[in-house]
Amino acid sequence: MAVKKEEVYDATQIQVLKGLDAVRKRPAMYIGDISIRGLHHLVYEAVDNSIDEALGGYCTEIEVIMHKDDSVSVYDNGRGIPVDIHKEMNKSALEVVMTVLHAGGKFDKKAYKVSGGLHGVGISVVNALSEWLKVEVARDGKVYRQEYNIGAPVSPVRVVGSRKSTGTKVTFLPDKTIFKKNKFSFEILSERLRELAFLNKDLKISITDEKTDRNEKFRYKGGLVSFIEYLDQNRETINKKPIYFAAEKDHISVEIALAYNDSYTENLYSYVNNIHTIEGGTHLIGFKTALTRSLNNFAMKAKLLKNGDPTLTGEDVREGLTAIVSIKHPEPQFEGQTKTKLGNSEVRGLVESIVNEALTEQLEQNSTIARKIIDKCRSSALSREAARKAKELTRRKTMLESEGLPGKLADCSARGPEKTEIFIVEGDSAGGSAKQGRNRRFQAILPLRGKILNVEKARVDKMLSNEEIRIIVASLGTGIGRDDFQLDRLRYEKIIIMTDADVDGAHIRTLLLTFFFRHMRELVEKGHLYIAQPPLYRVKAGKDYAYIYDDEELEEFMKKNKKSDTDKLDIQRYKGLGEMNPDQLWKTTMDPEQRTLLQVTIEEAFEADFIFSMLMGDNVEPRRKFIEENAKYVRNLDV
Ligand code: 0RA
Repeated sequence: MAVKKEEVYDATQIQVLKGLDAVRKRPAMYIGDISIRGLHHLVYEAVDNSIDEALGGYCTEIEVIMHKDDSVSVYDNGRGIPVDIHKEMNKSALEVVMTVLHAGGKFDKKAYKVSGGLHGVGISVVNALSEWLKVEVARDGKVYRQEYNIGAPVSPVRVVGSRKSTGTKVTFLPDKTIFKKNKFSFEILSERLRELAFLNKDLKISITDEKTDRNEKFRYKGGLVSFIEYLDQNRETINKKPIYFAAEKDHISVEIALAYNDSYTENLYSYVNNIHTIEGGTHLIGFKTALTRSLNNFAMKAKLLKNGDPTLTGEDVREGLTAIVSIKHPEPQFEGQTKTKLGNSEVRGLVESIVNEALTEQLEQNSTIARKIIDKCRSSALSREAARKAKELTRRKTMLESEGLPGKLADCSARGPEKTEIFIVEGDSAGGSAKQGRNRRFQAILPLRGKILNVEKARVDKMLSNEEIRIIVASLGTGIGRDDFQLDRLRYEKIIIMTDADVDGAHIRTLLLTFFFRHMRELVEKGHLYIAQPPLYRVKAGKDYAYIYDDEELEEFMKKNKKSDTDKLDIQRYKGLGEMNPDQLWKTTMDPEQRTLLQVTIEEAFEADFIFSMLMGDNVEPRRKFIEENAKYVRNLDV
């Protein structure tokens, strides 16, 4: 018997090692990428396990702690991962969960599971990608512990103490040989944790950074209603109390909150099993269809639309709308480029009927607010007509001017989009350097002066009357707006935003990202948008210059050069692009052979859009405070 057990152990052990090895060979397949995003994904993965425990009703509190040695702990007061011996594997269930790919689900029929490659890869993936990991489980009055190195146990599961309460605590240090950066960001983590707290009503989530003693505690009794209030905190709302409804059918739960405000933008966020479905999907389509239908029906019935008024279109009823659609589904099918689009066809009709019924009921019960909302939609419909006319005018104008491109554009000589680039540059002086430094065969330069229009508060018609926006649109050649934008007319392969590394630069970049996200989204989705990475410092070391792109790199450089060179390092901090001469700008930022470009993903553009709506609210004070508090973060947007 003993021999047989050994054999079983060996065979499964080999499988385990193979599995972990696969993760280490291709980490991106499991966590998306190995950039700072992938690094943070490790924490989300651990937190997701705790959230699942909370969704089952077993856990009320989750704690994330960033330690001084750059490791992170995720603690929850759930039931604790089971520790009894797993028969097939002949070892503790805890060890199996921690070391076998996708083992988690086998022990626990979860209310829902998250599949599709975004989250839900299992805590064993975190283990495999960690230099070390420790897990502590409090269960049955005891505390159990096991430790691992790059995913492999270094000890059996041991009892290390006793405790009445139950829970799980996982602490890990991401493997530096796998991740490009190994420092977690308090801002990035707390933003996601806050979102999770909104999405999971009443769940307590806290985060502490032991390096800085920063701490945040999230707990929202209002759930999605609190989320809407948070998103609209700087906007003038039409219904102060967001409309909320929830229903469950066929094991699919649907939760929706919405409010209207006096802006002209649409802020529609959708989630499936707590995952932000940036590309939307069937739940969102169902919501949109029902929203349009219910509002039209209500307006007709209540005689709020006059004879001759146009029917309200989808765009009309979503102008100035902030809404969250959050569903929980036992078997979600994720599709799309970033696997953030829900594909399940049954969801569409389900959401549609829930919204039709619940929204109609609420409109009928609150006729004052319903009237205000319809009023707002009606005025959107009327100005839609005006917008259409303005757009046509611009289109005609652009056609007339199409031979003569905007005067400010220094175009490249190559034609056609292949291998060509346009740099959108902040300020005329940097524009001048860029024009001199560029390779004019394939690089075009468009200097922007001043701020582009606040697109938050402007409808498309007004936006097109803004000089800077028109110049951008005309230079790109694509047209603008949901109906007129045509990607195949794009005149350049890469659109590169090049701004100063200061708060103003970050602001302009955020504005531009938001503009592209809202009005030329396909361009972002198809990967045409980039952010240039100018250096932050030039350091003179001996005879040579080195260009340094962030503070971490500077620290490392100083450490390295202190040993060999006691001379004082001559450090020049670049504040603006204009401080570089054309040659330096070319070498450090524009030359395809030497530069690094950040490709903007739809997620980053979404983040920018979110921050932008904060920055552009009506009140000056929160905006000032936000910029002050987040100056660093805004710069870090592009990590
Ligand atoms: C499977 C079964 C049970 C708990 C868990 C998994 C569990 C996993 C994690 C991961 C992080 N925190 C967690 N908390 C619980 C419970 C089985 C039982 O007690 O009946």
